[in-house]
Amino acid sequence: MKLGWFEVAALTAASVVSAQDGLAYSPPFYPSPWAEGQGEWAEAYKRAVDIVSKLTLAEKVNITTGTGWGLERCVGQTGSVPRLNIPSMCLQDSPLGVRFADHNSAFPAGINVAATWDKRLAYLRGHAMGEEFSDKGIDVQLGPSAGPLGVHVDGGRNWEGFSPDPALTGVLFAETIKGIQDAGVIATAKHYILNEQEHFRQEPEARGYGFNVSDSVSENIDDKTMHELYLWPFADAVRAGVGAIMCSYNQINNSYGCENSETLNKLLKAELGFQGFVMSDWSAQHSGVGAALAGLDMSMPGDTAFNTGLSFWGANLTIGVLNGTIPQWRVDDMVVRIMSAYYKVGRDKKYIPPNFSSWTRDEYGFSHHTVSEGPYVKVNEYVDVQRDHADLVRRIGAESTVLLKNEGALPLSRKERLVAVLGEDARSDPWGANGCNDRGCLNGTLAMGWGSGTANFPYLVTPEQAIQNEVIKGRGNVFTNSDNWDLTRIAALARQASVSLVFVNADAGEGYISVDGNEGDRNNITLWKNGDNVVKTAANNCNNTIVVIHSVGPVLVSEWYDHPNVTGILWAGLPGQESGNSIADVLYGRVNPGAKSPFTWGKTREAYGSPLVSDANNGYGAPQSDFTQGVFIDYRHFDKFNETPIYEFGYGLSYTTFEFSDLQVQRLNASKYTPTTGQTEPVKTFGEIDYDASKYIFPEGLERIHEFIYPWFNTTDLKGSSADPHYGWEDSRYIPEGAKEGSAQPRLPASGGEGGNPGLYENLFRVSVTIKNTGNVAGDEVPQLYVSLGGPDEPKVVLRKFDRLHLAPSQEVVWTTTLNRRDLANWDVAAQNWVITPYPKNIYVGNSSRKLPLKASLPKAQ
Ligand SMILES: *[C@@H]1O[C@H](CO)[C@@H](O)[C@H](O)[C@H]1NC(C)=O
Ligand SMILES: *[C@@H]1O[C@H](CO)[C@@H](O)[C@H](O)[C@H]1NC(C)=O
Ligand SMILES: *[C@@H]1O[C@H](CO)[C@@H](O)[C@H](O)[C@H]1NC(C)=O
Ligand SMILES: *[C@@H]1O[C@H](CO)[C@@H](O)[C@H](O)[C@H]1NC(C)=O
Ligand SMILES: *[C@@H]1O[C@H](CO)[C@@H](O)[C@H](O)[C@H]1NC(C)=O
Ligand SMILES: *[C@@H]1O[C@H](CO)[C@@H](O)[C@H](O)[C@H]1NC(C)=O
Ligand SMILES: *[C@@H]1O[C@H](CO)[C@@H](O)[C@H](O)[C@H]1NC(C)=O
Ligand SMILES: *[C@@H]1O[C@H](CO)[C@@H](O)[C@H](O)[C@H]1NC(C)=O
Ligand SMILES: *[C@@H]1O[C@H](CO)[C@@H](O)[C@H](O)[C@H]1NC(C)=O
Ligand SMILES: *[C@@H]1O[C@H](CO)[C@@H](O)[C@H](O)[C@H]1NC(C)=O
Ligand SMILES: CC(=O)N[C@H]1CO[C@H](CO)[C@@H](O)[C@@H]1O
Repeated sequence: MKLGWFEVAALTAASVVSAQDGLAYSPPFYPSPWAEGQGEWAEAYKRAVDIVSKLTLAEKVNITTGTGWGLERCVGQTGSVPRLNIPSMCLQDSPLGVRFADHNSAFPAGINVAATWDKRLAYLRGHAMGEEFSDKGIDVQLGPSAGPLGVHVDGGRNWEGFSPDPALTGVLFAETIKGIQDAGVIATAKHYILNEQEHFRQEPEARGYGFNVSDSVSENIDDKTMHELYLWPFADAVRAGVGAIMCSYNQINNSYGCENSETLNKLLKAELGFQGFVMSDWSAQHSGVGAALAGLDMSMPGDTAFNTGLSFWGANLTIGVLNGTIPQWRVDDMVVRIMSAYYKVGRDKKYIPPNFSSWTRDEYGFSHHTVSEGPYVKVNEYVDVQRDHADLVRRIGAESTVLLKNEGALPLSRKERLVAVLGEDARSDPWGANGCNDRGCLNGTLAMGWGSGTANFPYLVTPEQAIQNEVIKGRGNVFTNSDNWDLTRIAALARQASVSLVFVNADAGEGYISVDGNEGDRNNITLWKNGDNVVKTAANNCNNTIVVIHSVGPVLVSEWYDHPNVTGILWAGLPGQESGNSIADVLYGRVNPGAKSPFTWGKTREAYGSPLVSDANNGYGAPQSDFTQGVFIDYRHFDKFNETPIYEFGYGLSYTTFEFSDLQVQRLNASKYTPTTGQTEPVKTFGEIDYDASKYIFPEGLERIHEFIYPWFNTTDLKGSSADPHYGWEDSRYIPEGAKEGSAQPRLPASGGEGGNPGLYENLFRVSVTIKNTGNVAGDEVPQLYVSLGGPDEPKVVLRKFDRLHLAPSQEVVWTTTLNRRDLANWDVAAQNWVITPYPKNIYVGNSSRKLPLKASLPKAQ
């Protein structure tokens, strides 16, 4: 039987379909947990309850549903409540700066933040972004990202997030969130969850690429891997108080991310205690009733597909409540969650209407852009929101540059006789830095991937420009050849040069744009644009060849990394607008590199395992991606299969050297871990709902904007007004058991606070180690603490703690850190809780995942 979207959605919610055809399935978890206003949410929750109690059903629905794609200025805007002065909320991309705007900063990408291993910089960047979003009149920033985490090394959007290591990602994700929200903007932790590849993420997009599939890819995962890897950073986000979570396009165990009761109701809301709201990714919603009951709180951008003028919610949500399918309390809970987040970050005190338009850079335009309706008004005020953020962008760019090889070549001195700057990646884009929409092409230097995770550059300092400035200051000579296919002239120039600086790159992005045949995900992990030949040509002719890589992740360097004339290699990632200045700071020694690779550099693509699914491997049905690698991704995979990487996770050189000594472990007095028991309060409703359908007919005299999503409908004939072809089906057959239940519910053992059971975050051990700068320049070192959890099927080591320290020459510091219960536990599927297994546990400290000179065994923990 061919199932339509509704049937699949409803059936999966009731979990009957997949067991029967042998596919992975997602177990049902109902009812959807209601917000309780725990901990830091208490005050905001109270205010939210107050206001929600005053709202009519149509007003409540308005706040849950976007007004449709391109209808107002931001990429997403909710309906407003004019009666009580609740404004339309503006939601805007991206994780690295304000998308579709001007006079904003283009920050380094998440992957560069990961390479800094610096909590402070993660916070400062988050805060700086938050200030810019706030000043543009944006209420919700659609970032940061920890999904994809990076199981597939070639996954197109890995660079938007941080690192394939969940502990590194979790800390930086949380700091970014705190920074954004301290600036008064709601942060969105996305994409929840397992949005690990671009191929098949959306059925219409896959069709566009010639695949005939009925549904999005299903990422099939076991419960242990879910907890220990992919959910981990989201637990940190919830613990950091994140206001919003965006559910993803993909399916998890054949149930869509935005209507999966196991991931939304159970893991996120019941177990992690999330008190904010879940919004759909843009067009990731596939059902109205199903999504509402499974835990979705906001429909974005509100229409069923862009510009249909129809919605799974809006009028349909009003109707769903009136016909008794969706309980009032569920809609109340959606709005309480949204308003709690709004108050929690203090948005009400900072609110200004958006002063830019996502859809045009013209000063004037229609207020409803896509349909060219409404008053013709000023839509762009060109408000400059950059402050002095360029300094921070430059600093993060430099402090995220990983020095991979240095045979005495660096730093440069400005006394070089002749500097050759080689490779297209050194120069500007002939079409301008913003020459292609959403950076969907690669001409000139790469400083950002492509897709919705981008921002317009205010300017882009190229490596050529910055290096030329340095050489001119030293009264030297500098020549550039940026034609990657002109190997003859590159050879000639390299032959004359005393140093050749070769710039190469590799790009990736989001699936709706294909660049050079890469449909978001990378087709390979080699360099683009003849990069290997440019490097080899330079190296064969110049005995001092330094390679700088701008890339979205690891690339294969096997062909030249050990060439005797390659005297230096640097990975600069995606550094943002100050790219050239950042790399010049490192090349000329103003910044001593202290970054560490946030991923492993393997010898081949195969060395990483975990191939992504690029074929329709389930016929017309949803492609199936089985996460059989479990927790063994990136370095854990290399360790398990004795694969020697070229550069390991956590690796990075400095212009100085460091020594680690004196590892001390102290057991702390911790209380016993107590699984949470008891029950929630029964659900409450807020305000009275008028069930008279005539109250929700479009107000007389309203001038309806085409394609605009309203909470109202045409006639009191609910079925006719809904125009849902399957109207009424779900009640008799598919409403999941317990979904409408509002009685007290049992609490989960691993729950109890934001981010889960508070006992998980109790510290069990204090660890200290001495680190000394043994060279003669100041520099940064990143001590890394790894744990081996023991047991037959665990990774050799897993990262748990790190810090970035600055040390003067000969300076010695004692670095102290702590290990909490979660750091030492495994997820026990049977107990549905974290447990510290009886296997012996060791800790290791050093400065990479494979350079761990210090070891200690841990005493038995509580
Ligand atoms: C997916 O199915 C596996 C295997 O049955 C199960 O362990 C896991 O909890 C399920 N996860 C979700 C999110 O449905
Ligand atoms: C819903 O939001 C729209 C757009 O902001 C607004 O025009 C309309 O009046 C709102 N409806 C209600 C019931 O407040
Ligand atoms: C796609 O596959 C379905 C189911 O096999 C089939 O009915 C339909 O004709 C196919 N469409 C195209 C465009 O090939
Ligand atoms: C209501 O939702 C159904 C799908 O569930 C859709 O087909 C219909 O067009 C929607 N109606 C309105 C008025 O948006
Ligand atoms: C820019 O990139 C696009 C697509 O990658 C390519 O077609 C075009 O020729 C390039 N333009 C220039 C001026 O290099
Ligand atoms: C890898 O992909 C890039 C970008 O499409 C392309 O330039 C390069 O030639 C490819 N490499 C190989 C070995 O096919
Ligand atoms: C290294 O560069 C020199 C030129 O400085 C060249 O003569 C030599 O052949 C190069 N070595 C290799 C292995 O290519
Ligand atoms: C590189 O070649 C130059 C001559 O082109 C020579 O002076 C220099 O010593 C060589 N350096 C090394 C490290 O071999
Ligand atoms: C509601 O009425 C409008 C205006 O007459 C019409 O365009 C629209 O199709 C109607 N909607 C439904 C679901 O019948
Ligand atoms: C109630 O309304 C919703 C939204 O239009 C619709 O999807 C559902 O089928 C209706 N259920 C009943 C029992 O009428
Ligand atoms: C239309 C609008 O609200 N514009 C605002 C844009 O932002 C500036 C600076 O914050 C405000 O002064 C404008 O009122």
